[in-house]
Amino acid sequence: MSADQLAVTLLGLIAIAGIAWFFWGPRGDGVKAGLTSSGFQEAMILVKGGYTPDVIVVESGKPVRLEFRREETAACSEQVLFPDFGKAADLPEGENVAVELPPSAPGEYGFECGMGMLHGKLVVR
Ligand SMILES: [Cu+2]
Repeated sequence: MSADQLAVTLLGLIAIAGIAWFFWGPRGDGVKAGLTSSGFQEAMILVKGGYTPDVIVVESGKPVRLEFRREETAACSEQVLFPDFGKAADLPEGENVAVELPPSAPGEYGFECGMGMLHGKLVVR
């Protein structure tokens, strides 16, 4: 095998590894919420066939505001529930709906649609 052939082969293998990593590689640890001037940790969540992002990372001891925006008409996602906080919110299509949560101890707090089909979670560190 000449040096050129070897280089091409290596590049091919690297490209394949890159593609495999892109599709099957480890997912990130979620999206970290930003801190607003009012002291809330805030994140936007798009509701469309699921929650994007579906993992939101916040710090313990600070209140959280999650802003949901539903961009679909599927009835499935018209409500979002936070069982751990005893909270629920209706999500009219195309409107931003803020859900405020109290400062929480470190842990994972799930949220889901009214039927329990769509899932996301708030990770408090
Ligand atoms: Cu549902």
